[in-house]
Amino acid sequence: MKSIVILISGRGSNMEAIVNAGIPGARIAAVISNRPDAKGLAFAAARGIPTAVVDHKAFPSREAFDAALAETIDTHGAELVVLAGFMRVLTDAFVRRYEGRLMNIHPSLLPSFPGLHTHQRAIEAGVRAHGATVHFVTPALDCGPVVIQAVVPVLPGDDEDSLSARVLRQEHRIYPQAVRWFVEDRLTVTAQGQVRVRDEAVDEAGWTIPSLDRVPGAGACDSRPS
Ligand code: NHR
Ligand code: GAR
Repeated sequence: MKSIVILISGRGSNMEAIVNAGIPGARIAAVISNRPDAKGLAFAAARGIPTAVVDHKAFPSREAFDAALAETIDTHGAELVVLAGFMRVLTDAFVRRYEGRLMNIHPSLLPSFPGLHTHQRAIEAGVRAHGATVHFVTPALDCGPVVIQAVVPVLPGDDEDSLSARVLRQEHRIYPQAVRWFVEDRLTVTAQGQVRVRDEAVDEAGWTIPSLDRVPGAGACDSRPS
């Protein structure tokens, strides 16, 4: 079993998607919020997941907040730390402590639109494609190795609400997938900072082909050539 700690700041729908995915070999050890009023805390508590609040407003500096956050995370023995709508920039020291086991989902096709207000900025830029990116976190904001991305169209008449909703549906699909790969020990980061997914096949159009032994339902009706 791998223990996962999920950090949230608000609604927590990505956290919900990861919990609901029921990833084999994964145990959600805790959900931690920097905001006491985060809606996601109630969902976690209702599922019997330990919750904690480390309120950034109670600390004099980012360093002090991050130290308290790390202490709380380590109480739960996290092997993977997942940022799911977590809204505080983390210090270099914090990021280094969890290097290679700290993931974030960012609501844009990185390296486009790092930072905040990504959907509004995408609309204003007039881009036709937008999306979300799961990446390993490095000290440089929104610059870490990309694990998986999802693309959505930007449609005429889109506003921030319609576009963010379209992206969010994809976030709920790709974040559990990325966590699953991590838990299965299938992710490596090359010296060039590129993520490789072990046993992943990709066709000429760039679509991922699940490796045969992971096709859902293969079994009793398995029609693979023997
Ligand atoms: N920390 C590091 N070092 N590196 C990353 O890549 C990080 C990170 C912390 C959070 C998530 C990120 C996102 O996906 C993330 C990636 C918050 C801000 C921000 O400016 C920017 C990027 C992200 C998260 N936060 C303000 C701050 O002063 C507060 C904003 C608020 O509270 O609403 O920390 O977008
Ligand atoms: C998600 O769209 C996530 O990508 C984004 O905030 C939303 C959180 O929703 N993250 C950031 O903007 C990080 N700065 P959720 O709380 O329902 O998962």
